[in-house]
Amino acid sequence: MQNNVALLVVDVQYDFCPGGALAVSGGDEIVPVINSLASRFTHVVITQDWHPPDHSSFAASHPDHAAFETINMAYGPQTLWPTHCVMNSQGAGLHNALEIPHAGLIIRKGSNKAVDSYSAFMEADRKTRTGLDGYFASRGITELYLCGLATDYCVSWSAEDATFFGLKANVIETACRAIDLNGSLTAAWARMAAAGVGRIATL
Ligand code: VGL
Ligand code: ZN
Repeated sequence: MQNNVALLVVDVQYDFCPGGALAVSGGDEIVPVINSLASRFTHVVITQDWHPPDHSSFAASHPDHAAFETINMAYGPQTLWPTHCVMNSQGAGLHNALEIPHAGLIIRKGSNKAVDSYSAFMEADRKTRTGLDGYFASRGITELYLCGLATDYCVSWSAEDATFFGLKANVIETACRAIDLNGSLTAAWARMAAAGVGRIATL
């Protein structure tokens, strides 16, 4: 792939794979697909959802609420999730079969207890930035391809924010799997289309 293009591999972690705390159906099926994609890119960045044990996105942090309910937080609506990707836990680990030795950066997100961060670029308050935009700008990267988990949360939010930072973003559909909660997948594709995110089946 050209030198101005990067692959963003989103949250391919055990907790999002079958048997994990927030399992995405078929989540592990994309690992070989991503490995073969990644071998064609010079620039690869991997993201890791990485929460403190009492993170505010966990249903367990809200005794009056259950997982998959949506509540209002200071920064807007927040879906409550089963406890997942607790920093340093096994479930937060990247899938062992991911084979991307040349990935230049692994970026963690969601470590701020009070604010969730689906996006690899910005926390859900839309203020706190991770610095990933600067990493890409420093390397002259202008176009991103995205893959990983989950299409309708961390992949789509990252893709939309990529366009916010002036990058052309493309989601590789067969290298993603979705949670699809209450129509979230259809809604995510609509938001991505409105933001100008490209949707491609394979690359
Ligand atoms: C994700 C829900 C909560 C994701 C992360 O990786 O898509 N979804 N945390
Ligand atoms: Zn999370």
